[in-house]
Amino acid sequence: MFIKKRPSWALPHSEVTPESVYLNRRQFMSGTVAVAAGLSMPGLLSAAELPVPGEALDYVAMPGFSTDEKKTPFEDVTRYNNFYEFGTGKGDPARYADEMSVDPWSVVVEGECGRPGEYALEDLLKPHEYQERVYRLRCVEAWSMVIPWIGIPLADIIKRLEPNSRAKYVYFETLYDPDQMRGQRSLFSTIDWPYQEGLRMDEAMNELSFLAVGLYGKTMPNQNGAPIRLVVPWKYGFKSIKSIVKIRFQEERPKTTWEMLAPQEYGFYANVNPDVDHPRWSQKRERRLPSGLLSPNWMETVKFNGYGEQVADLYKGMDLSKFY
Ligand SMILES: Nc1nc2c(c(=O)[nH]1)N[C@H]1C(S)=C(S)[C@@H](COP(=O)(O)O)O[C@H]1N2
Ligand SMILES: [Mo]
Repeated sequence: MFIKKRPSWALPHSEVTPESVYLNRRQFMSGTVAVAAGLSMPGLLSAAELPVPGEALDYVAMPGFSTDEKKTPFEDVTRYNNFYEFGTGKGDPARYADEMSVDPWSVVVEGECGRPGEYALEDLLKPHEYQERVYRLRCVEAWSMVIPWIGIPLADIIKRLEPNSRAKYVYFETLYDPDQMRGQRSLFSTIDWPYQEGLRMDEAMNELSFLAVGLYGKTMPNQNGAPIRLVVPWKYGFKSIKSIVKIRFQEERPKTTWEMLAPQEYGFYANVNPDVDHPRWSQKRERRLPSGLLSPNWMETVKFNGYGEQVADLYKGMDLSKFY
């Protein structure tokens, strides 16, 4: 019999991980990272630097919400990331995201709703059962993965927060903490932190929208957006904002990070669409990871990333080349 250690929010009851145990694990991990950073070339981690898996979570599998395509291996899911708060290289998040502390964590809820306030993450999650959903993730850069997420339907959490009739959009914000996020300290960064995203209310309430707290059966690795991140599988990956600290219900459409940076390249909707090319590259195909020089694993990109049956109705009558 062994004892599983979990972050406080991952526990079904009010048992809490002793701080000393937690700190030791952190010290161990940051030690590993520091040694590795001194030796390796920019780029991906070597096998010796494999990310430490998280703690096991209880969940129910949701085959009706899952693809049976081959899953992208854990190593690729956790070593090839976009999380600019930790650098722009694909290997930077795996190398540096453990400089961020994710326990305790709280989420501020504000705006047009009946239950505003600052919630400890465990209180936001407690009443809900975790599900596993295997979704495709299609990055706007034309690569994709298949990831088994653990989490809660976004709609279930939103309902508890009681949005009112003026709530037309939901806004999300990532942690801003340059002390812990080296990309936010970078003089080269063009992003106006914090990272911000948003959904129309009906998109947020769609059955596919998911708040993930883990992957591959374990708590979320920091580089994938611990301790809680959005997953909207029919949209380009940049909509799936990581490490969320704020949820706001509002009447106005929020400005989002990539839209603010390059509005002609990245729109608010960002629905996966092979018929609307990025100004600098085609969106007709994607590289399904793992992908190498000899087997790049190109495949056709499908409209709404293959989730049209669930979401096409949301955009009836809209010109998707205009609302990209
Ligand atoms: N806060 C924050 N969220 C983010 C990003 C980011 O840089 N910062 N990158 C986005 C992009 S471009 C993608 S493709 C996905 C990647 O998620 P993954 O690393 O878990 O595969 O996260 C998205 N969420
Ligand atoms: Mo992306």
